[in-house]
Amino acid sequence: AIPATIAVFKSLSVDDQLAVLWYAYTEMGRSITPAATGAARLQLAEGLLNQIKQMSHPEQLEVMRDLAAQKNSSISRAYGILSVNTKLAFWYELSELMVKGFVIPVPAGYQLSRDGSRVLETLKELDFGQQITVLRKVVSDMGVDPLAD
Ligand code: 45D
Repeated sequence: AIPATIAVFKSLSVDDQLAVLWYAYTEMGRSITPAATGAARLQLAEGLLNQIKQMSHPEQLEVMRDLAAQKNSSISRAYGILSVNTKLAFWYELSELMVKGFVIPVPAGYQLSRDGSRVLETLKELDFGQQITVLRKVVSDMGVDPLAD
């Protein structure tokens, strides 16, 4: 079920990928503790997060779309050198910034595609460890590896 879930996730539109990540966060929120994400890890992503925090809402959305689309940008390259756990911590922190009103929200009426809803439902049924496996894979593929050819 895990490889199939990852495959369907990756076939989603960029916007649906972002929305599914957000809904997954809202479901998992309480199981992910700030302690688990590690303050040290976040320090590595802090410059990136501060940059995003200072952007306009449309710019923030563009940055997130570029990451999900693996589009080459300075942010995508900076993200690309983070470790997988730091990438997860980065997305976690972005969600926290959304909750606090510093980052553009998902529109209230946003409609997921059928595949998007399916991925989300499957994710919800997985246990925490399996959810992490899916999330690690999808966030590790985002951004651009500046060292790859
Ligand atoms: O206008 O280090 C749309 C552990 C539509 C421990 C939109 C861990 C159009 C070790 C695109 C929807 C493994 C526990 C707008 C770490 C439109 C460790 C907006 C785990 C405005 C780190 C979309 C951590 C937007 C974990 C703004 C499990 C979408 C972390 C934004 C999990 C989506 C983190 C965001 C998750 C999603 C974060 C910011 C699931 C973030 C999700």
